[in-house]
Parts: sequence; structure tokens; C-alpha cells
Amino acid sequence: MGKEVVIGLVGKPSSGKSTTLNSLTDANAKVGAFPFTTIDPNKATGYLEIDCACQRFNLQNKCKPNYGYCRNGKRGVPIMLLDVAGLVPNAHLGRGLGNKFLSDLTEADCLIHIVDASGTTDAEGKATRGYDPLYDIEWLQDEIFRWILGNLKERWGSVVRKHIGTKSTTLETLRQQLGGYSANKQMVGKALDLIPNLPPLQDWNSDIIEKVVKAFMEIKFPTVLALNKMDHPDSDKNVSKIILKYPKSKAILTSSITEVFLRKLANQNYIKYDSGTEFIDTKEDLPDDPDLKDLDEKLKNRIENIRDLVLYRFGSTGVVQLLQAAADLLHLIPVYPVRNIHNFTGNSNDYVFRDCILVKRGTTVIQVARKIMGDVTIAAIEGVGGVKIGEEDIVDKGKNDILSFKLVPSSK
Ligand SMILES: Nc1nc2c(ncn2[C@@H]2O[C@H](COP(=O)(O)OP(=O)(O)O)[C@@H](O)[C@H]2O)c(=O)[nH]1
Ligand SMILES: [Mg+2]
Repeated sequence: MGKEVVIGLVGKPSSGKSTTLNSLTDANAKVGAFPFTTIDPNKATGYLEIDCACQRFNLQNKCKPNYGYCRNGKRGVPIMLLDVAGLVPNAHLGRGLGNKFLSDLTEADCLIHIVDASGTTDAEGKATRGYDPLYDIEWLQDEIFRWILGNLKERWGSVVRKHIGTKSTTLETLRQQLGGYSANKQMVGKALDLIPNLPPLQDWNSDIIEKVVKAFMEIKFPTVLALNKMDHPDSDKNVSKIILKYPKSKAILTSSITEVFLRKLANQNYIKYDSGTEFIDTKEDLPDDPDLKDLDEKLKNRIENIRDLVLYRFGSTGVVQLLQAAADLLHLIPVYPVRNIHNFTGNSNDYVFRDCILVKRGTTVIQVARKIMGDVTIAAIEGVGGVKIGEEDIVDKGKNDILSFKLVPSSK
């Protein structure tokens, strides 16, 4: 199996990382376990909501994923989430548990920075009022920057000597230096491409080294901002400030505590709630629903408040959209391996599209095969309609994304 996609949740203490993780992982449906082999306490399974391929063929009622869920063509595909807790200002100097958390980061393919937009916690996570959350975005970026820069500069003299001695290319040398952050050659190459007129490595000054580190961060740590606690009255003005200052950043408004609460109420049959939407139904809305319980005055008021302060104002609690934004940033594409390309079933004939994996844009069909099955010998690859597909063809949304691999019988 190839490496799974990992989304890292970062942010200062008390910004809402654990709450957001809970809101993303405690899906209220009965869902299958996750196919990961490693067990790590900081990891949890989230569900990325996509339009399932079953919609295209009107097979919603026969769609039953092995992992995750599919409801009326809305499919939740498991995705690994990593809680990178404990990042505080000056972590790169080893403050707090700094360096350990920074190195945890390298596992992530992209980051969700949970920002407390209410300004009711300071940089250390202590309760306050009127704190400027813009500062959190700055110091967190700066921590990662200074950590990578520090590591590189410490060795720079010997890096340059070796570079000259071995007549390496800039890409080769940097690949060696940055490989420790789980970056491959392609990523380092992309980072270098972001800097015009790059001189030969032996001529780099501090200014250029800093530019290279910044470019590398853009490629290695693409980041979605979760502007959390948007239910709080102080959040509005802070959110506008952040969006004005960072117009190019992807920012999603969230109220993860509301999502956790609504899912709990739904599990206890007080409401019907569709995550990612603004719709809640109570017994008053659906008097004939036999499952729904009556609400007392207190709960009724809380739900009215949630509708007014969160759902009707922002359209949803934002957490479903948060994962989708991260997936967009990574250009993730859902691919459906099936046994039977004509009816899309798996080993038994009862259900369709039982498997779905997420791959990055630009992935070839053969890379998909390797990710799923490892090093087997493939006789043929078929797409929808039974058409032959080439090994080097690229998968994309709605294109080469439903695949059947025919193996050479003796190879597995
Ligand atoms: N008002 C509000 N409070 C929140 C929200 N999310 C989290 N909190 C509160 O913020 C505090 C810290 O949350 P927690 O998830 O433990 O933060 P962590 O330290 O980053 O993991 C808790 O008291 C949460 O109830 C939110 O969306 N709105
Ligand atoms: Mg926590």
C-alpha cells in the first residue's frame, strides 16, 4: 500500500483542535473501521464528503462502501487526520514539546490551522478578551519557517562544500537537505521553480536561502485556515481582518462546538441533522416522525440560538467544508477500483463501488494499481464500458476514475 493522505490539525492550545477533530471524526452513521495498518493515538479517521460515482449511474440504492458511508450519493471517504497539539511560540527553540511537534508536522500532506477567531485566548491559550488572532497566523507560520531555516543554516557551510565536491545539481543537494521533511524530489523541484532567476547554490546568500525555505513551505505545508468559534460575538470583526490581510489564503468559518453538539442531539434523536447543511428538524417540524423526541424549553431555545447565530448566518457549522477545502488544496481525486467493470460490483454481486481511494492530481493509472495492490503483474486495465486504459493514463475527476485491474493469474 502506498502512503495514505494525512491532514494535520495545528493551532495554539485552546483554539479548538480537539473539538474540531471530534466534530470531524464522530460521524453519526455506523461506519466501517479504517484500513490503516498503524495505530497511533494522535490519529483519527475523518470523512471527506464527495459526490459518489454511484450518482452517475443512478445506483445510489446499491451503494455500500467497505469503509466510510454513502447516503443518497453523498459519500464519506475515510481520510487520516493528525492532531499536532502543543505548538506554542518559540517551539523551534525546543520550548514546550516544540521539536517533537514540529517533526510530527512532516507527516502531514497539508495543514488545517485552527484559529480561535473570537480573540478570547492569548498566544498560549490562556483566557483573555480582545486578543488579535492575526498574530496566531503569523507566529505559527514563523515557527515552521524558523525551524526549517535553522536546520538548514546550521549545516550550510558543509552543504555547500559537499555540493561543490560532488558536482551535484541544486535539486539533488536540496532534495538531500529537505528530504527529512518527507519531501520528494518533485516537491523540492516545484519549490525551486517558484523562485525566478535562482543563482547556483554556492552563491546563495541568507536572503535567497530564506526565499527557498518560504517556497518550500508553500509546497510542503499548504494550509487551510479554520476561523473557529465563529458563534462568538467577537469573531465577526476578527474574521474580516484576517480575510483582508490574507486574501489568497483559503479560510473557512467554523463552529466546531456547534457541530459536536448537533451530532450529539441527532444521536439522541432530539433532532434530524444533516452535517454540512443548515437544516435541523425537530419534533415541531416533523410531528409525525416516530423517532423524534420532544424538546424541553431550554433545548428549544438553544436550537433557536444555533439557527440564528450559526446556521442561518453562515449556512452550516463549516466543518464538512473544512475537510473539502483541504482536499481541494491537495487536488485529491476519488478513484473507484471495481472487480466487474460492467456492473461496478466487488466480490459479491450485491453492492456497487465498495472501494474508493483518494489520490493526488497527476496520479497515473498504474500508480493507482501499485497503491492498492503493490507489486503485482497486471494483464489489462479496463474503464467504464470495458474500454482498455493505458498504464500511464492520468486519473482525474470523472475520468479514468473507475477502474478494473486484471491480474496475470500467477502473480498473486
Ligand atoms: N464558542 C466556541 N468555543 C469553542 C469552539 N470550539 C472549541 N471551543 C472551546 O474552546 C476550548 C478549547 O477547545 P479544545 O478543542 O480543547 O482546544 P485545543 O486545545 O486546541 O484542543 C473548549 O472550552 C471548547 O469548548 C467553538 O466553535 N465555539
Ligand atoms: Mg486538545
